[in-house]
Amino acid sequence: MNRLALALLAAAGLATALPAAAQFQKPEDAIKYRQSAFTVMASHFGRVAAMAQGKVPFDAAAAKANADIVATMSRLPFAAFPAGTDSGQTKAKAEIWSEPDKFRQGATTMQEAVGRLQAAANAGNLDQIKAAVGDVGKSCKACHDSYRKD
Ligand code: ASC
Repeated sequence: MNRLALALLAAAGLATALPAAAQFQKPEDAIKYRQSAFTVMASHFGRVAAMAQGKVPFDAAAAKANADIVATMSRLPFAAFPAGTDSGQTKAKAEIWSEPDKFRQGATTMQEAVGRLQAAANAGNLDQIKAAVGDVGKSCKACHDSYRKD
């Protein structure tokens, strides 16, 4: 490997190792980013949930496409809670920063439930989708109750 390639690799490694906060220039950028990710996630979760609840006909391909988006989005918001983003246009409660391990655990619980939803949607199994939608919904609510101002 030549020296330029090594330098590029080193730079790429450094960039991915930088703290998440460094990726937002201003606190409001992080707030907007995490709200946007949650908004897109909720929209696509709602489309699968509507099928699980029988409000719209089950469409396996649509369920899979929506669950895939939910899974992708579910990984994004949590790098956007750097210190100093607890005020301004946000409903985030101070407990996010005073009990980070519990907050992180809530995020993990949600991501695991979303993983089950994605697997169920990939399998085209409506019963499993219904169960996973219930778990995802509970995991959303648990964090909202603890960490979101009304
Ligand atoms: C949704 C959505 C949420 C959760 C929550 C579950 O569809 O947008 O925030 O489910 O309402 O209680």
